[in-house]
Amino acid sequence: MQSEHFTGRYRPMGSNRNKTLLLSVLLFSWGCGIYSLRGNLPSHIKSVVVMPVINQTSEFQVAELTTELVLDLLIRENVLRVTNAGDADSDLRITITRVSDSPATYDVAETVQEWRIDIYTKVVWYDLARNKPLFEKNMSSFGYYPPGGDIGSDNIDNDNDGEIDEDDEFGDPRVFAIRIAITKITEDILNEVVSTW
Ligand SMILES: [Ca+2]
Ligand SMILES: [Ca+2]
Repeated sequence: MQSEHFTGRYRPMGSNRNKTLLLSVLLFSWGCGIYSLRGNLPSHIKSVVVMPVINQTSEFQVAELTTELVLDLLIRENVLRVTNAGDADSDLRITITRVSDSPATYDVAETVQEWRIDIYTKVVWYDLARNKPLFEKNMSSFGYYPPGGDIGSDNIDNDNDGEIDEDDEFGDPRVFAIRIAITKITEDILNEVVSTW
């Protein structure tokens, strides 16, 4: 990554913002190409409203993050017009049903080196005109994180983009892993939308 060249001048003011932008772009490009075709969407479904994500877990802010990431992706991909309730042909109902952490790898002293966080969701894409689900699915994904420390120097490819410890790996390791998992789920949702018909 050559991002230092682009962001260097503005670093004192915009470093975090640039990093966030870069992160979004990189997280997004990770899944690009999967859903480049629009599929054959039903002709009466042209728009979607994303309902407030329901959080059945005690995990803080996971619903807000899911809403943000799924809206970002839908708007960017523009498969369906994203609109407000009352104005939409369909809605997307996402429930976070479970978040769990488990040890993934140990070192020789049997200390946990890497944790895995799994996020489980139930997703319904609902046809508001015909009053029936277009699909209804349980979807889950996961991310890995080290127990503390700096994910920018842990020698782990935290976001699975083929680059280890680059500029796009920063912040709280567990929050980063949650973001990775949810990003993957939102891509799965979009894939499901375009392949439902
Ligand atoms: Ca990486
Ligand atoms: Ca890393």
